[in-house]
Amino acid sequence: MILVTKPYLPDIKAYQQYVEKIWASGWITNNGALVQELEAKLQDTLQVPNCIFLNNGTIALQIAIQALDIQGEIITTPFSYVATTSTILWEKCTPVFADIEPDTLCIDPNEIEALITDRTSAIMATHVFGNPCDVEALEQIAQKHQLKIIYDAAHAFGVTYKGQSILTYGDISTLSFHATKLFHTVEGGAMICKDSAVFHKAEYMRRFGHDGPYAFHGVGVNGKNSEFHAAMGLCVLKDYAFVLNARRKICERYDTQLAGTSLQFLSIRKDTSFNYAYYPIIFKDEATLLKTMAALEAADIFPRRYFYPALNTLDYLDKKVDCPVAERVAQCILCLPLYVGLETSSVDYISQIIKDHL
Ligand code: T4K
Repeated sequence: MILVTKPYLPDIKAYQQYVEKIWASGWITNNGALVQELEAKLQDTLQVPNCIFLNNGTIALQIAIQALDIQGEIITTPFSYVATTSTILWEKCTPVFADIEPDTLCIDPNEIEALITDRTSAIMATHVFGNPCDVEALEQIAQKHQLKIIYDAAHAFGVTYKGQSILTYGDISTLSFHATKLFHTVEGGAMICKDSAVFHKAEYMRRFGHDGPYAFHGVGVNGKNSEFHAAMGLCVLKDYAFVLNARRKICERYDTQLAGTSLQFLSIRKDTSFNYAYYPIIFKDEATLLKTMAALEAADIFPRRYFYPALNTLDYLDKKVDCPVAERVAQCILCLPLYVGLETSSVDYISQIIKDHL
């Protein structure tokens, strides 16, 4: 069976060495030594300031909304994982959907200004599949209308744009370190804060607002992660160059095998150093996607419809708006299997089944 992804598992001995350290110290969570080591190493590797390691990427979005005091309407993308919309609702804000660019699949800055009202306080945009948003255009709009920007960078680990980490754009960028991500800590996430005052506020929020055992610095939540998760992160981080290279080779093989077909591929923004987080293909229509997917599943190959449905069509939303580009993409897109260890022969086999059904 070939699934859309398979978590990367580092050398078990390397992990065991960390486990022995944890046993020796007796300290297993609450800002332990390995959590601090991982945060320092992430800042160094990614060349970012103010990194807070958290227990998942969803809580990172929730804390980001709270730390920036965002209320009212948030202009957001209809094409992302459901957490991008559900966190806005969870925080009692209103998502307002701006359609996406048909080639990069990121929010279209040209669609945003017409949606701004006196209740708009922020833009929450996803660097979808690791492809950077048009950060310069978004920055200009945000400055003009005094809006905050949160980037859901769940897929954008290690991506640079114009030579700089994509995570340094906006007020806050959030990451997911879920097992299915190219860098992971089993469960986990992080936030990168541009401003150090916001960083300190968010850091208190991660630990119930505790300021020592008996004092509290504002309302907080439990966003902490453990020494065991940090240990996994330290092991995976050490192998990151290997992971990236293996994924790059698989993507390049798909590129070669699927070249010249009617499929649309993700158009990576110029000046980007990409991370090969996903391999999406867009079919000319949903019927062709469904037919191809059935053929793949019959061969025990399970790609996934990331992301379906378009988030503006979620049935629990109060107000329905049309986002024709996102809705068409959501109906026609399929993410192909991509993980360290996927054989070249499997990539060729998957590609052949797809070509046979176009
Ligand atoms: N923002 C964005 C843009 C995101 O994509 C996400 C998460 C978030 C925010 C929120 O971050 P977190 O709170 O999750 O940190 C998966 C992941 O659970 C989710 O983290 C991810 N995005 C989303 C895109 O994909 P599912 O429902 O597809 O997961 P699941 O369990 O179906 O697994 C996918 C495939 O991986 C399956 O074929 C099975 C395989 N798998 C999975 C696990 C967990 C394994 O082989 N082993 C495993 O241990 O959501």
